[in-house]
Parts: sequence; structure tokens; C-alpha cells
Amino acid sequence: MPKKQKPINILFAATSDYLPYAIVTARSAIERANGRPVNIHFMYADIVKPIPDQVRECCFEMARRSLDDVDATINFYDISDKMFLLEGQNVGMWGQAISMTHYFYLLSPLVLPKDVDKVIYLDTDMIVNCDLGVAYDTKMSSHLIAMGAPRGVEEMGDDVSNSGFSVLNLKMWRAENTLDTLLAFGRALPRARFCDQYLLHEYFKKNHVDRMMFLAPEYNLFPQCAMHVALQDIKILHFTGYGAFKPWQDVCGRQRGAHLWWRSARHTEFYEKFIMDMVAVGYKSKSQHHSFWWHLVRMKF
Ligand SMILES: [Mn+2]
Repeated sequence: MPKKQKPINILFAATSDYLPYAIVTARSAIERANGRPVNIHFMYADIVKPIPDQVRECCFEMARRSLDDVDATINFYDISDKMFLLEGQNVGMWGQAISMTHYFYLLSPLVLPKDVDKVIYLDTDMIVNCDLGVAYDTKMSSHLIAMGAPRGVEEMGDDVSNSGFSVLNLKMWRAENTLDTLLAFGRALPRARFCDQYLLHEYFKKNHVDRMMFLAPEYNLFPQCAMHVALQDIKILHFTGYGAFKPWQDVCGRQRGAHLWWRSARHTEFYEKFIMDMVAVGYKSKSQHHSFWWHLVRMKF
């Protein structure tokens, strides 16, 4: 028997209503991992709006079933009791509650099992278009974090890495107590529009750049802003930034690369929910006539 490959650990951290989208991102990563096992970790705290326990449990069950046919596990971590740790961090332009959700993943050294010594954090509005094993296996040495390199389309200037994708060297974070140091640093920062992204920028990029590793920019590109890069060369599509439409709200088919999202969405238990939501958006939209056509085109091709 060939030795079983070491799994890739992937982290999502959000309120639990983002789980359906996280599962689409997860499926896209799993489908491109060449059969290597993937462990999904979902850290959540429902601090933005109340979500009934039954609804959340149903969502968890649908998530598990969405991974039935692939070599993947999923674990859920309620981090509500850790929220006090985030007190005093920058509240960004999204308001108190949503801003705090942006910091969730930074608690992973504390929350994830100790045998998970490295994790790839992904936003829930992404499609993985490459084998993540390559980034996962990259030797980090003394680097605490690895991110997509600067891309020149950032809100904070051209030298900032978007925080939707990062590889966290959890073993080293734990050994050096990086989380405590980082959060203390964050509490002393002046008010800013951005949250975790600003914190990482100030801490790593400005003050500890030797502890940060830069991966290819293609690991985190906004497809509509990176027209010079062919779709197949974008390793991770991030549906955000200037001019972006979330694929699940893109009634008119305007988002570049959205069809890749729908292809993975179709392989989850949430597909019908996505369709129903899209139809509802379509009804509200002035351009509903086109929307149904576009959606049909997506479903068929
Ligand atoms: Mn995002």
C-alpha cells in the first residue's frame, strides 16, 4: 500500500451563514488537490445576526454531505467564547460586529488542534484554481505567514497584500506566542478603514517583514482587476475589490470567472439554495430578463 499523503489543512473563519460559500471554495480546492486528503476547519461565531440552532445544524449537515464523495473531513469550532480576545481591535468601515469577524482566523493557533501545525486560510468568496499542495508544502523556515505578493490594485497602496489568502505557520505562532503580541500591537493602532488586513500590514509588512513570506501574486487575484492574467493562470480567484460581483449574486453574468464558482457550487448540497437566491435577486433586479438567460447558460455549459 502506498503511504497515505499528509492532508492539506484549510481554514475558513466567518459567521455560520457563510458556510455554504465556504463549501464551494473548499470543493474547488479539493477537486484540484490530485486526490490528496484535505481537512477543512470552519471557525465561527454568530455575532452579526442571530441564527437559529436548527438552521445552523442543518447547514453543517449539508456541508458534511457536500464532502461525501471526496477524501475530505470538516470540523466546526464555535469560537464565541474567544471574542473577548478581539476587544480593542480596529473597527473598520463595516461597523463593529462585521469588522470583528475579519479577525476570526487569527485565533486559529489557539483554536485548532495542536497537531495542525500549518493551515491555509481562505476567504469564502474565492475559487481555488490550482493544486494548493504546492503552497502548503512550501518550506516556511522562520516565516510566520505567507501571502500572495503585492499586486498594485490594493486599497491601501500598492504594497499591501490582501488577507483573503494566507498560509499560517501555526507551530511557530504557538511557540512564539505571536497571537498575543499581534493583538496587543493591534490594540495600539490608530483607527483605520481596514481590519485584519491593516493589522497584518502594520505588523508584518512595516515592522517584521523578515517574518513574512511572499508567494506568487496569482495566489490571490481579483479576476476583474487582473485582465492581463489569463483565467487559467490565476491560482486563486478572489471575487472582491473594485468592480466585483459575488458570483452568487451576479445575475447578469458580469463577473469574470464566475462560471468557475458555479461549476464547484453545482457539486455541493447548497446548489438549489444558490439557484433560489439568485432567482430572488433576479426578480429584484431591473435586468431580470437577461439574468435568467445567463443563469441557464451557466447551468448548461
Ligand atoms: Mn474576500
